[in-house]
Formats: sequence, C-alpha cells, structure tokens
Amino acid sequence: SYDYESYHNWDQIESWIATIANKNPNLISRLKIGQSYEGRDIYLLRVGKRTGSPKPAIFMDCGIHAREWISPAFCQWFVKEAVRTHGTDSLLDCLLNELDFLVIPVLNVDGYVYSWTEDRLWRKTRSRNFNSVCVGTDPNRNFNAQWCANGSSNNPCSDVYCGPLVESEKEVKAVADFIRNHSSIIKAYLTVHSYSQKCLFPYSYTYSLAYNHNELANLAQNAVLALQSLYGTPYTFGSGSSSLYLASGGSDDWAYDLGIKYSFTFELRDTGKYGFLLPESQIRSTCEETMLAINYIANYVLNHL
Ligand code: 0X9
Ligand code: ZN
Ligand code: ZN
Repeated sequence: SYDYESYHNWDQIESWIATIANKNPNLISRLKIGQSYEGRDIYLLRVGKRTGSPKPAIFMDCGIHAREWISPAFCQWFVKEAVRTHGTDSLLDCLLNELDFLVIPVLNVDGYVYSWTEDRLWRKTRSRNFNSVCVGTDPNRNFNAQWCANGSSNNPCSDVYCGPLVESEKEVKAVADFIRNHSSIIKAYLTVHSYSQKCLFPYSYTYSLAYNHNELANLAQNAVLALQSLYGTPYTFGSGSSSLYLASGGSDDWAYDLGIKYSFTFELRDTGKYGFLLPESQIRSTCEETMLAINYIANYVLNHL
C-alpha cells in the first residue's frame, strides 16, 4: 500500500489520486480543473460524505511552490486521514458529514516534476518567458491581489517574478476559475507551503488590517495552539505583511478579497535547519500536528456559517 511517510514523484501521486478516488466513491470524487503549461492534468479531490444537498466547502491547495515537498505530502496525508477515520465519529469524520474539502494535492505540477528531475530547489512554474532565457513565474505572485507591486519582481529571472500578466499562469488561472465558479459554497481558503512554522492570514500586500483581523488572529492563534499541543512545535501567527513580508499577488489575499473571509497560508516545518529539504522522518509528525490546526479551523468555520 501507499507509503505516506515518503515523498512521491508526480507519476506516483497521479496514480495515487486515481486509486484513492476509485476505492472510496462514497467519500471522494476526482475532478480535473485544468492543465499545466506543459500539459499535465491538475486534479482536485472533493472529500466529504454525499448528502444529496449542496454542502459548504473548505478549499485547500498544496504544491503552489515546487520545492516545498512537505506540502503535497500533507494534502495526501489529509485525504488518507479522511479515509482512515471514515465512520469512526472522530472530529474529521463528523466534519465530513457537514462539509466538503476541496483538495488540490499538487497545483504547480510542472514545477514539482522539475524539482524531482532537474533542480530540487525550483520554486516557480515552468512557462517560457518572452525575450528571456529565464523560465517560470512565481504562482504566488500571479494572483489578482495588487498584482506585481510590493515583494514581486518584473524580472523573469527572479524567483518572485509576477509574470507578464495577472493570471498568466495556466495553473493560477485554473485554480482561480474554479474558486470563482464555486465561491458561493467555499467558506474557507487554505494554502499549504513551507517553511517557517507560521500561520498567516491577509493581508500580505498591505500593512492595512483585514476587516475581521481580530477574528482571524484569534482563529490562527487557536489553530496554532492545537497544532502545538501534539509535539510542542513552535509556531507564530499573524498577518502576512507583519509576520513575514510585504508581498502582492498571493492566493490568500486574492481569495480573501473575493469574499472568502477565512483565508490562511500555512508555512509548515521547519525553521531552516533542513528548510525545503525536510527529511522524510519528519513527514508523519509534521502532518499529524498540522491536521489538528486544519481540523480546528474547519470546525470553527462550520460553527460560524
Ligand atoms: O512568499 C510566499 O509566497 C510564501 N512564502 S514561501 O516561502 N512558501 O514562498 C508566503 C505567502 C504569504 N502570502 C502572501 N504573500 N500573499
Ligand atoms: Zn460523526
Ligand atoms: Zn511557498
């Protein structure tokens, strides 16, 4: 059976997506939401019990940045936990009665493949740039949230290149179109990155506070407390601009300004000892603690519909 405590290449993850959906038709359905620049399919797993009536949903993407391998590992872990706890009356099992999770296991698939085959520390997409030998756009600078302002670069050779146009990246367009088309049911937006052990919320493009800043800060604090209750992993929380850096064009700010008032970026382990090269021996503990934060947020959202 599948080893959730190892990192997997895209071929393995793609067949895992098909298998887990096929084996659990009452809990999981697989959608293709678009294709990458290089023509790979981008998948979304809808995880939740079928009730007949439309359910509110929590959207979660992993693998926006190619080298952050713990992120796709977490999305796979999450789906595995939904399957494993199905029918056990655990918190997740109960959440799945009322909510659907819309999970993209790997968004930046071309970059992820490239990080396996050519350059372990690749971050961006793999789209070719006009008049430049440098490849790729930072997908988390390509969303329509004060696009290409603070903390972005208009140089295609930069790792934070905002791209030639807003939503120029097929991967960004695919996820933004999906979220726009389902905005009435999506109650929270979660995006999983690494590293630095932070729970961030809007805004990152400005120092101005979100209208529900106090609620977001409270929720982030409690999510982090839940996470830390397992192994004591130190986490901080706050708005992106004040807790990390000013950066425009991010998915969290874009989803928030679209009207999804619970929007969080998780930066998983570690704080720099291994950085993006987090050892496989830490996958299990990282995913287990992160589950507590995600479940906390989902339960809060469900109770504040
Ligand atoms: O800079 C980023 O895109 C994220 N950090 S990472 O090291 N994973 O690249 C942080 C994103 C925070 N949110 C926004 N900047 N909107
Ligand atoms: Zn139950
Ligand atoms: Zn990232």
